[in-house]
This record gives sequence, structure tokens and C-alpha cells, in this order.
Amino acid sequence: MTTETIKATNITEILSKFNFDSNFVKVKPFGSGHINDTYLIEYSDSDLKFLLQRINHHVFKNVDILMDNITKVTTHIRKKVIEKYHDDSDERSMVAVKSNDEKYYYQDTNGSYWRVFNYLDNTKSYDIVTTENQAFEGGKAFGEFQAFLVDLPTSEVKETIVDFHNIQNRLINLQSAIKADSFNRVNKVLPEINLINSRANEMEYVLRKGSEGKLPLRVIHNDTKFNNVLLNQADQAQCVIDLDTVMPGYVAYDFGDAIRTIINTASEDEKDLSKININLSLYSAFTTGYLTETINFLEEEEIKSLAEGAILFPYMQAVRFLTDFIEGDHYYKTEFEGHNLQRAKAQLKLFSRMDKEFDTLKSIVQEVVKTLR
Ligand code: GN1
Ligand code: MG
Repeated sequence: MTTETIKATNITEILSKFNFDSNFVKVKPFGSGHINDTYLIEYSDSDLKFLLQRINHHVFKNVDILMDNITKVTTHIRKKVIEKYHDDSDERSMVAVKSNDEKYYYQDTNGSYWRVFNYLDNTKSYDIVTTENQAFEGGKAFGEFQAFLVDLPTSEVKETIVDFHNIQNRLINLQSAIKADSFNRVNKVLPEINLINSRANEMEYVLRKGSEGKLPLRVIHNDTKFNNVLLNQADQAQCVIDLDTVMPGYVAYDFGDAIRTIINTASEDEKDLSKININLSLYSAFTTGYLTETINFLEEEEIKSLAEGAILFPYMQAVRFLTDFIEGDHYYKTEFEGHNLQRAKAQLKLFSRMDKEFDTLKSIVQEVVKTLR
């Protein structure tokens, strides 16, 4: 969405609902999310800043449940931050702002849903990780996030997207898209489909162990791209953001999705596949940070499942991007024709790279465990 279209949606009305005077603030597009639209609200006469977001309610269909989850989780984390860091500022957790209607969102006259969060100035996020310290800090951040929520009963948070990381379900959706072939695109992606189909069975490891009752369901983040960690100027993790998908899941999902974005030497949608390689020292560093925070409560089967989560995620993302390509790009925002296909190809390349090193991925986890015990 451009700045023009936000004006057309009556920005003054939206801002006033959150007590902003549109004469004193500027609103500009912000960030690189694939689902919601994010804007930065800046005051012309002070340094105060906020984030304004239009929630994609085609994806998050029940906004009450969404915001209820987020406020429960942030309230819980805030208590933990005070206990651990004796810090009662709003610097280590997101804070949703109430509208005049005493709700954490406002539905405008066009039917769009809006919300406002605190903005953490002086923080950075990275799409590509370059140092072991960044990877370690990312591991600590997502590990601590799970640790903070370990005593929040899973019944407290609802599924904002049903079966979100259920690979079986994602594969069924891909098969339906292939069958319908509504945009005549299947003939362009046969090698990708073949690769996906040939590995489907192994990719169900985590789901299978979970259904057998061998992995506990915990409240997890479910969108652990590295750019969802804000770091301070010294590259220390400060705050985990993007809490829309916080819901019950297996810890391997958070580990895996983070690894996907951390060890890739290129971006998620890299066009030149020869640039996609994996960096094993970043893998070790992330694993060390993650396990430092979680080893006290993780069960043996969960530790064993971590590398399985790592190999699962580029695969699962490829399935999702490819499905969206075949279905005519209705889910993710795209910047050009074929963007989802390019993303799917890049993720499959990453998958193949990781697949070759799968034994190493498993043994690194075991080595890290040994050093921490
Ligand atoms: C979407 O909007 P963003 O970029 O935070 C997606 C994630 C994917 C990610 C891939 C609700 O997240 O699951 O991992 O794109 N979010 C949803 O970049 O589908
Ligand atoms: Mg997200």
C-alpha cells in the first residue's frame, strides 16, 4: 500500500482513535512484512514514535483473538522482564496501545483493522546475519522468549491461524492448488513439485513425534525470522517482535524458522541460487544462544527434534510460497511477477544445502548440549 492509499483510508480518523492529532504527526511506510501493512508515526515536534499497523484480516480472521493473545503474552513477558532484569521500562517487550474504545484495535469505516504499538528507537534488525555474535544473540532472544512463556498454559493462547505449521496440511493445500491449477502455472514448476513430493514423508518427523505425544506443545513464537529480533546498538538482543502467530506449537518450529534465516548466506528470495550457501558457524552460535536459555526445561526428545525443525523450515516455506504462486499470489505480498516462485526456489536451494549437511546439523546440537551440561 502506498502513502496515497493510506490517506484515502482516512488516516485522520484512524489516528484520532488512538489519540494522535494528525496535525502533529507524519505517517510513513515502514518495515518489510509480507502480510500486514506497517507505518511509522513520527511527531513533528518531538522524538516520540509509534508503529501503526493495518492488520491483514484475510489472514488473521479473528482480530479479537489475535489481540487477546498478544496482550496476554506481552503482559506475561513484562512480568518476567521485571523479575529477570529489574527493568520496568517498555524496552524489552512490545506494548499495544488502546484506542478510545478501550480496545487494542480500531475498525475503520472501510472495514480495515488498525492497531498501534510502542516503537523502540535505537534498535536494529537484520535480514541477513553476518556475525556469530548476532546469531548467538538471536538464539538467546528466541530461547528466552520460549523460557518466559514456559509457564503460560497453552490453553491461554488461541490459534490465530489454524494448522499454521502443520506440514501435512500445507502439503494437502499444495496438492489442491496443483489439482485446480487455476492460473495455469503448474507446468512451470514441475521440478519443484517433484522435489517436494519426494521428501514429504521425512518432513513429517516433528509433527509425527508431536502426535505420538513425544513432544510437548508449548507457547511458541511461530515467526522467528531473524529480523523479528530487535538488537541494540551494541548488537545485543533487546526485544522479540511480531507476535501475531504466538500460539501452541513445538519448540523445533521456532528453532527451525530462525535457523532458516540465520545460516542462509543470501536473502530469502535470492534470485541467483549460486549465492545460497549455509554458514555452519552461525548455526553453532545460534544453537549455543538458544540452548543457553532453554536447556533447563527442554526434554531430550525436544533437543533431538531441533535439527529436524531446521531442515523442515526451508522445505515448509517452499511449499507455502509455491502454493501461493500456483494459486495466483493471493496470500503474500509480492513485488514482481514470479516473486513467490523465486522465493520457493531459493528456499528449496537452501533445503538442499542443509540436507547435505544434515548429520552435521544434528551433531552440532549434541556438541553444544555437552558443553552446556
Ligand atoms: C510472513 O509477514 P511476515 O514477513 O512477518 C509469514 C511467515 C513466513 C514469512 C516468510 C502470518 O511473515 O509465516 O515465515 O512471511 N506470516 C504469516 O518470510 O503467514
Ligand atoms: Mg510475521
